[in-house]
Amino acid sequence: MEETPLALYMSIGFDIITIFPGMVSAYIGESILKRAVQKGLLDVKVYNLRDHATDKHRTVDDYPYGGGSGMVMKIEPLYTAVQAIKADGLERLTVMLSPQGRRYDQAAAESLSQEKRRILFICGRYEGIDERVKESLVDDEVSIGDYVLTGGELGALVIIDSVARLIPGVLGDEESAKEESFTWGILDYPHYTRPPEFMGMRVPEVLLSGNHKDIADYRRKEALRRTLQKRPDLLGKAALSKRDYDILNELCSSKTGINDAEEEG
Ligand code: 9D3
Repeated sequence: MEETPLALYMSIGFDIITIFPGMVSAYIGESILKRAVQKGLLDVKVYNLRDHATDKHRTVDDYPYGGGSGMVMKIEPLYTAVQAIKADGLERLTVMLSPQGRRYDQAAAESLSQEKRRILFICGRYEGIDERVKESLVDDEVSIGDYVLTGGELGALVIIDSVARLIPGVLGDEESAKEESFTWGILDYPHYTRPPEFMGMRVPEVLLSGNHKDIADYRRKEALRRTLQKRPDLLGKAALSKRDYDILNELCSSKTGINDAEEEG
């Protein structure tokens, strides 16, 4: 019997408005995302904001009302660019990258990977963007973390990268989705490859044993140990089983849990 293929293909489309289109295209074109674009799983269109400026110097910024240092991104070129992009009539979620945005995380990536609309990014530069852009054009304002960047382009790329790898077929690894839901919210276990010994440092014996149950147990315990040690804040959100809590309790009460982490035999 032939199996009926389920229509479960997902794909996702992004539009990016930026004054540095080459920066964005370069990353897409030099990464695994290029393959995803070729496979039709991912579509990325980059728009140069300056193409929507109307003066001969293609001005996109101006001095701030009220004074102060730095320049502010003007609304007119952004407004014209967004209208030009939306002229195709497709539905879009418009996201502005800014330090004032909601902090981006894996849950947000998963949510965006389910988005049916195209996602339109407005990347800021300079000290900021005219506040009326947010009022008139933006659905969502996103920051990628608590550090200061020079603009929104890296934010857009971070989001595209993290969302694209959740689209089935982008990584070309069927097992990875299952594994990822199992390990959601905790740190990785330690990885090893050949040789079995390098300058006296040996690969843990269990990994050479061929016993898949023991290997799975060892890896889960090491992943939990590292999370407890380095990122205990993650444990609140992580997808943990009853058995995981037993392991964590054991790690908490035994010295090997925290102090002798890397030394245990
Ligand atoms: C003195 C106030 N600064 C805010 C911390 C001004 C300012 C700095 C950097 C205004 C804009 C920027 C450019 N940053 C982004 O466009 C940006 C960003 C970031 O800086 N950190 C984390 N996520 C993002 S998303 C866009």
